[in-house]
Parts: sequence; structure tokens; C-alpha cells
Amino acid sequence: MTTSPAPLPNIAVLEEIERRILWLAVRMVDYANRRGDTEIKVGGHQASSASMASIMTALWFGHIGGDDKVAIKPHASPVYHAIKYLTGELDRSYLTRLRDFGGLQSYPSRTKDPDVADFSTGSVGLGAVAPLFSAAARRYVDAHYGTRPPSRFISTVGDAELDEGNVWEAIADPALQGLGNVMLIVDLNRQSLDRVVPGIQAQRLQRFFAEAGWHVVEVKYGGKLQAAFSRPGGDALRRHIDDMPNERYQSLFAVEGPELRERFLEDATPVLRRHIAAIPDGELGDLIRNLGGHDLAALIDAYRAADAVPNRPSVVFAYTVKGRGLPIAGDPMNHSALLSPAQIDDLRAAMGFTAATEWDRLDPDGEAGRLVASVGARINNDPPAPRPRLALAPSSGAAQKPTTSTQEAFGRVLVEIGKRPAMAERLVTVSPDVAVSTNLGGWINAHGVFSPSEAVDYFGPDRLLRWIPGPGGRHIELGISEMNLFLLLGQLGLAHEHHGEMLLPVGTVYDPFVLRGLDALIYSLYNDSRFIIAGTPSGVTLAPEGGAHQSSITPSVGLELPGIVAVEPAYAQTVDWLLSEAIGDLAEPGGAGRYLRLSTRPIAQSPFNAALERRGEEQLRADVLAGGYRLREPGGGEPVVLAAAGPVMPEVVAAAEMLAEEGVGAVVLDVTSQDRLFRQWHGGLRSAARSAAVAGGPGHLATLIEEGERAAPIVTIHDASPHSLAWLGSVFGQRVVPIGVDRFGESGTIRDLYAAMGFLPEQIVNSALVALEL
Ligand SMILES: Cc1ncc(C[n+]2csc(CCOP(=O)(O)OP(=O)(O)O)c2C)c(N)n1
Ligand SMILES: [Mg+2]
Repeated sequence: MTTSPAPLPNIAVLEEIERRILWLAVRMVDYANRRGDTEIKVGGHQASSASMASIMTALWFGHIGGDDKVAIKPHASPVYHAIKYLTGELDRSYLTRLRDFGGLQSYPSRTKDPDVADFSTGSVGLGAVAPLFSAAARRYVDAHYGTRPPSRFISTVGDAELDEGNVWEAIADPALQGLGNVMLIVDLNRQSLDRVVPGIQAQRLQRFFAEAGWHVVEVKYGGKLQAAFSRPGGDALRRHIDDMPNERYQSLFAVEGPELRERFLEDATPVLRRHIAAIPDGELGDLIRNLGGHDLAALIDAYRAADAVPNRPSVVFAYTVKGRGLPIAGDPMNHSALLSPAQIDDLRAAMGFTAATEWDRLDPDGEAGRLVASVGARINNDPPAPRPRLALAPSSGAAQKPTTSTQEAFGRVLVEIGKRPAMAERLVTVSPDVAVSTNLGGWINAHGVFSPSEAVDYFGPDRLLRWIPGPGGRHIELGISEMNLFLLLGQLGLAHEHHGEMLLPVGTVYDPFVLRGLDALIYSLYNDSRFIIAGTPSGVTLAPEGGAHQSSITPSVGLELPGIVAVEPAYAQTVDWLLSEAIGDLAEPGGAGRYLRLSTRPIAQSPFNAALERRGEEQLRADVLAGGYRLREPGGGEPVVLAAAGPVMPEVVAAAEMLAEEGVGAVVLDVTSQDRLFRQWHGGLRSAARSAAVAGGPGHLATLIEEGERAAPIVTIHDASPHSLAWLGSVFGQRVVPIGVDRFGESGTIRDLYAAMGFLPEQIVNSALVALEL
């Protein structure tokens, strides 16, 4: 672990830096809101920033170093940018571009801010624990590639972020235990957005952390209060403040002088009254508000106390005042409050600035200027390392059964790819307690389960699944938390940037529960991470498993999310091509992750083999990767297009054969990635609209739907919401009859469920005949 320099920095110098940070942060928000060039409120958080000025000053200029990784409380982004400006890492022009297009983002963003590299934040609770997952990724990387220079993984969080369940899912997971290089600093201002949090019960939260194996540090009182406590009657003062309800304590921030004294002393004991009598009116407010989260020395001590405990993550509860140092301090409605122009003028004058000097950096020759120049630079600011390229064969060559499911094929392909050392050493699988039921067993048997230390094998070697965790394992098993799954995949997918080694993360999850972790999935993609997920099993095709496990809206989620390409193969070889390509793409510049929607239904591979023979391997593979291929050619007759995806393919092929008997020539399209088809079509339209010229075409769809078929109706068949493929009709202006799942599911056989949804061959035939009649 990195050790902090022993002597405490000069606190008066740090206080000067803190004042400058506070002013710049507040003025940045003020400026953005007074630009007057937008039609809606710009916003920004002066009170939330003020709450964090001391915590961040003590952290940046009294504690951390260049290898540390830090997540910033979303609503303190102005404080962060002020720091980066003072250290010389952010150009002055950005200070007047907060929340501006191309300027500083409202919340710290790895991808859009010029000075953030470690973690984006914004959706409360996620950035809060991202450093914990990054530390877990580091532990994995160290175990497999050798220990690298140590980093600390630090998170600054708002107290209301601890309302989010994902925080507790993370701290409770055994896979995230024992990470001594993690420190979470809670800005405990007892306020959230709407309110003063009633009886926040900080003690209870602290117990939760302690129970989960964390080291808890409390920074409750500043030096002045602590000194007062040690004087005669000090115990009574401490008890009075400790016992006071939050709301009452906060209400005292708005008053001063005799009124403050009177309200503070309501129901006070005579001992306390005597103690307080010695304090002049002018000093009472400063004393009562003297919380530890604004005492720089106390904060640095707390950070050091956290570092001093190895093998356990630490949480620092820093008691703060929301809006501290501003006229809105402690006001229950201060979350979005902005200082008035007059208040800004007063604050500027009180800080000793003029309109000419207010944006200045610290004097480079002064002690504060020298300190900011000497520390902090490069922290949270490293340029991303380029990804190493991977040479991957187009196909794994895994042998597949004549009748098999896409989930089974997925497991076999992974095992085969894992036989190549160059791949095996970078691939890491993750699952929230569903490794076996998502077919990761073969991979796990070959590569083991990861844990930082060796485990004892109590069960002996003669088992179907060898589950003996150790530091060489390449599968990380999580508890049943899909939030944890996506947060961990996100951080593993950034390993080359944060830890200097590229990983190829593959996660498996029951498809409906992608939605359970959706915000974490979005968060990880928003952070520009890449990984592969297999959502399996999916749809109503898992029939007897029942309605609670059936997914119907996930294809839309996959299609609509940037940074990940949704694919839904039906046949084993298409799984192979798509997965092989996906793994290679994780390393490509401009590449993306993949979301494979899979099924446990075994289907005969013969229709695919016929298509393979007809089209040839190279061409068919190119089609599959482009988004689809013609699975069955029509034999003549009135044309109709059957466009389908996934495990419904046997019914669709059977329907095409029945239609042939009625003189209808049905082409069957196996849509392997409607995401890719949609993006090609839509991308062409968008660039045509931008250049005001019709250019290009619909991309691969022009190959899939031949000219003579473009006036024919389309029937879409998808074990998903019927709207998901319905857009296909817009490409060439064809009528569409979409068949899909539009209600909550239930148990049954595949035939029962398919009959209920209209997926049986004769039902598809009827839909096609309807389409022809329309
Ligand atoms: C997931 C999510 N839900 C709601 C919000 C809206 N929101 C923004 S700030 C906030 C309260 C934050 O309170 P806290 O974390 O204590 O921060 P501070 O008091 O320091 O501003 C809420 C509810 C959000 N950003 N993310
Ligand atoms: Mg708060």
C-alpha cells in the first residue's frame, strides 16, 4: 500500500487552497446560470459542492498520489474541475463552460470531460462503488500478471447514495471482500435532494459496513468542538449535540447571535448553559457548525487511519454541512439553490477577489501555488493506453451436435477458444451464481475459479464440476446480484486503461435479469467499457421455467444501447462466428461489446447446413456477421418474407414449407443481429439527411431482401415483443404482420407457449396469408 508522507501539510496553506476551490466551484455554477443563452434552467450544485470542498482539498493536496484512482460525488463535479484548473491540468476557458455543449459535463464523465479518466459518476450509488470493483479487477490482474505499483481506489459519495441497494449488494459480496486499498468517503451532510434526512442513523450505516468486514472511521467533530468538549461541561455539550435531531441541528445553521444561543439552549442542562455562557455570540455559530468533515487535519488523519488497516476496505464518515461557507448552508431546500447575484458579489468580496482576479490561479510563487503545482497532477488524468490487438480465427472450430441449443454451443465455443493460450490468459468469465446453468461448466473445469487465496478441496477431484477457487482461476463467481455483475464486467473491461493489462470479460446472466442490472450495464457502457454478455435462457422458449424467467423486451434494450451490439443467433455455427468475432472486437479500435441473446432449446442444425452448402462458408459467415442470411430460398410462387430470429426457426422453416404447398414462395431470413441491420439502415438515412442527398442504401438488407421480394409482405417471428422486428417493413415500404410476445408469460411446454403466442407453423402460415390479403 502507498504510504502517505508522515508530516501533516501546512493546514493554513491547505485552507487557502480550499477557499479558492470553493469560490471557483460556486462561481462556475453561477456563471453557467447567468450566461442567459439557454431557454431552460442550467442548474448545478453549489451547496453539494461546498459540502465537499474540504474533503476534496484534504484528499487531493494532503493524501493521494499519481497511481490512485478516484470517483467523484456526482454533484461535486465543479469542485473537481476547480482542482484540475488549479493544478494546471484544465484550461481556464473551461471554467466558463460548465454544462455547455463540448464544455464541462454536469457530472464527471470519463468520455466527455477533458480532465476525468477514472470513473464517470451521475446515477447515484454506481460511481460510489465503481472503485471497489476496479480494485477487484486490479487484484485479479495482479494475481495473473504479477503485482504492479500499488494504487488506492477511492470513492467520494453523498450520504443519500447509501440509500441505493446496489451499494449494499457490492459491499456484501464475498468476491469483493478484503480489498484493503479501497477507501469510501461519505459526505455526511444529512441532506439529500428534497430534504434533511430524518434520523439518518449514521451509527446504523456504520454498523452495516462493519458487519460486512469494513474498517469504519468517523470524522464527526472539528478541532474547535473537540477542544470545547475537553473543557469543563464539555461532556454535556457533546451529549446535547449528539442527541439533537438532525432537523433541529440543521435549522440552527440559518441563525446567528442571541437567537442562535436561545434556540441552541432550548432544553439544555444548567451545566451546558454555564459552558456556553463563556462563548461570545460571534463565535457560537462557528463552534456549533465545526464538524469534522470541514477540518482538514482531522480529514487527513482519517484518510491515514484508513490506509493503516490492511486487508480490509475502509469507509470514512465525514460529517459536513451542505452549503458550508455559503448563505444557503444547511437550508433544507438548498440542493438546487443558486446564490443570487448580490450574494455572489458579497462572497467575491469576502474572498478578497475582484471581477478582474476572480478566475485567477493561485500565485505560483506562493506556498499554496507551489503545493498545487507539485501534487495532484496526473491523478485521475492518464490518457488511455491503446488496446493490444488479438489475432483470432474466424471460427473456434468447436464440434457441435446435430441438434443443439445456442446456449450449449456458446459453452463449447468458449472452451475451444480457451484452448489457445493467448486467448485463455485474457478471457475472464463472470456470473452471478448462474455459471453452471448458463453452460460455463466446461470453461470452469479447464480454467478454475478465481479467489485471491487457495481454497481447500473438501469434496475430492471426482466431480463433474471442479470448483476449487485459487489465484490462478479465470472465472469470478458473484452472489446473485446483476448490478454487481455489470459493475464488475465494466471495470474488468477497463483493465487495460486502469491496470495496464487488457482483459476479455464474458458475463452470463439469465436474460430477463439483464433488466435487473440495467442501470449498471448502462453505467459500464457509458464509461466506455467493453465486454460480452450472454443473456440465457431467453424468451418464452424456456417454457416450463415459467413467466418469471421469460424475457420479452431485452432485444430492444440490446438494440437501443450504444457501445454494445445485440446478436441473437439460432444455430451453433452462427454462435461460433459471432462469438469469435465479438472477442476480437473487444480489442479493436472503435470496437464494441456484445450482447448474445441465447436459448436452451435444442434445434436441428440441418436447415443451417443446407444454407451453408448453398452459400459457401465465407459468404455465409459474412452475412451472419452483417446481421442475417437467407436460411431458406423460396421455390417460386407468390413471394412473402418470413423474417425471424432465435429458437423459433424450426417453426418458421416448417411454415415456409407449408406455404410452398399453397403456392406461396416464402424466403426465410435468419436475423442474427437486428441491431446491425438497423444501424446500417438508419445510419444510411441519417447521413443522407445530413448531406441532403440520398446516398448508399439500406446496407445488408439489400442483400437479404431481393428486388423481386420488396413489394411482398413481411411476417416477423421473434420470441420477443412483436414490435422488435416490425421496423423491417419501413426499409422498402413492405406491409408487416409481426408475431411476438405481448403479455406476461406462464409455464407450459414449448408447444403450449408457442401456440399461445402464434408461433406454430400453421399460425405463421395464417399470418402470412393475412399479410398477402391486406
Ligand atoms: C439513481 C439516481 N436517482 C436520483 C438522482 C437524483 N438525485 C440527484 S442528487 C440526489 C440526492 C443526493 O444526495 P446526496 O447523495 O446526499 O448528495 P449531496 O447531499 O451531497 O448533494 C438525487 C436524489 C440521481 N442522480 N441518481
Ligand atoms: Mg447528502
